[in-house]
Amino acid sequence: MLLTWVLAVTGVMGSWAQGVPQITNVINRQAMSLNGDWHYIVDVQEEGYYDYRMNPTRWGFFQNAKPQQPEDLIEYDFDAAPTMTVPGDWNTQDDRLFFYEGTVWFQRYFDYQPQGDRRAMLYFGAVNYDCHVYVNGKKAGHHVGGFTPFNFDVTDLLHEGRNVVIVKVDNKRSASAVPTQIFDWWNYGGITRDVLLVDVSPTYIEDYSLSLKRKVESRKRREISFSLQLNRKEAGREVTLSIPELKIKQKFVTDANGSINSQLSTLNSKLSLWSPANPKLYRVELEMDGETIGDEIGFRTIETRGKQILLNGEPIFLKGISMHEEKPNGGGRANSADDARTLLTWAKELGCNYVRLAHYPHNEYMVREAERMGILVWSEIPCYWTIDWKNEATYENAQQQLTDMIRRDKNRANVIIWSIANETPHSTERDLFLGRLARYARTQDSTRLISMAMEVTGASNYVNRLQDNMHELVDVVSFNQYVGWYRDVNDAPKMRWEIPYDKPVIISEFGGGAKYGLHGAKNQRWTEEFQENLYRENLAMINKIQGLAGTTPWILKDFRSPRRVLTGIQDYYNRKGVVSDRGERKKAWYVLKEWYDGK
Ligand code: GCB
Repeated sequence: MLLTWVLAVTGVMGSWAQGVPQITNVINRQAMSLNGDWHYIVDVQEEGYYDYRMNPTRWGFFQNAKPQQPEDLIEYDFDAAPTMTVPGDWNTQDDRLFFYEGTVWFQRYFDYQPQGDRRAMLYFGAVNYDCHVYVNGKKAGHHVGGFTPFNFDVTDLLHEGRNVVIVKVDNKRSASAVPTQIFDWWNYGGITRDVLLVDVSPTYIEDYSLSLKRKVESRKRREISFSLQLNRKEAGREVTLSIPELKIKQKFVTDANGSINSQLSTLNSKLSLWSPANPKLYRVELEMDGETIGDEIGFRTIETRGKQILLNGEPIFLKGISMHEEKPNGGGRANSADDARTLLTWAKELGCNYVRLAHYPHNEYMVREAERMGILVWSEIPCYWTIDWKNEATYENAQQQLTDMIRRDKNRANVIIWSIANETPHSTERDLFLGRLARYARTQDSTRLISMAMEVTGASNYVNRLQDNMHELVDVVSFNQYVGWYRDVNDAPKMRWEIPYDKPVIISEFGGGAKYGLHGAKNQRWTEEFQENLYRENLAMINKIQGLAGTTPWILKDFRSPRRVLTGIQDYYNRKGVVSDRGERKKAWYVLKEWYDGK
């Protein structure tokens, strides 16, 4: 009762996402970084919610209160509290928090100088999972979802000089959340991605997209679709778009919705298409009122024909690997361009042209580095296993995460597949939920493929048959299978696969565990030889699948998971990596590499 009352008073019960729509390409805008050391207080019982005005013995943490008189009682002090690095997870920065799931409050100061009528947007790349943001003691907003960006217009909460921002972060798992209570990765809590104070004019370019049209109208020219949205419905605003290398410099004018929906045309012979072999990016500039936003954009098309995936009209085999967003050496949430480059270099050395970023949208550096390195991407929302399919709020949460994922990365040429789910047990409610999500995804982006990782859990007479009602709604049928590990050990050579759909097939997962450096017979679990043999037999089996368009074995690197408790072997790591958590290559690595090199 008391808790409900306190929550209501502090405005916590409001809608689950507020703020202004996500600002595209934040990385390249004028901004002040708020990364660095933040003070933190671990708040197991959510004491920080109390509001002094309602309960004069308690000062809620969001107020950053200080004693005014020597006798004043205030039982917290951020300035005396320890600090941790933001962005970063709390689990690997404080031993006491390794397994912690609950609330931690973060605080930092920053200086601000108002500049005329310019607006300040407080941007978070991601906070896991639920957060409330306060600026100078006032609520800026609330956000749910651990892997997507959001921003609040905080201009009216700021003043000249020193300001304070306080963020309450809660990573408790819940049955109605996305992901739900059970998942096979570490529930890293905290402000896990960049924090920025973005400086924009009162009317600013909120969002834009550029994409090559699939349809070739003439042999000489190609069309590029261009759309743009201002934050306000202002007509008659002039925007100049330039792509110097293509000699494009064109003026556009916004309509009554503050939008531009138009086309550009360029000489076919001039246009160098993006592909893994030629990750060509063009410098693009958008100028309005003397202010310029720069981006690097590649042009390509992606489509399917029967069982083939066509990149720029040509069939491509996706030589992939699945990855979690975990630091390359030792664990912890990955969050920098360096982390991304190291992990993706490992994938490249393995012979990959493609990665499955599992099981949630990874940070923007990961996607952009992959794009520069010529690596195609499958990007996914954490609709994982047993989602609360009947819950409308859960659906809305999933849809919001999908919207935000697409919005952030729609200008990345390397992203070719949006995945809406992973291994979801069949039911009518699940089909309704995912069907709605798939249709919605198409309204948000018609230039990419939709997929989801389905599952095949058993065979009859060594015949595995994929059957999933969702096949009609996806462009690519993908499924996970664990022949040789969770089932049918030794039977891979006898297995046959039937995928009765005329669509490209991707095996989104297969694999098994091995502890790096543990050797033995090929039938001995956890040895590198067992995993090596499993890869050999699985690859031979997979080779026979008709219409196979790609694979992403599970997984690049051993990753932390609370489900993996076998002492001496797992020690809270899922050991299915082809490299150890420190990047050491296991024997299976070489088997996979040889297979990819031969493709
Ligand atoms: C799966 C899941 C993945 C797990 C993996 C495993 O099917 O999609 O998240 O980590 O199996 O290792 O069991």
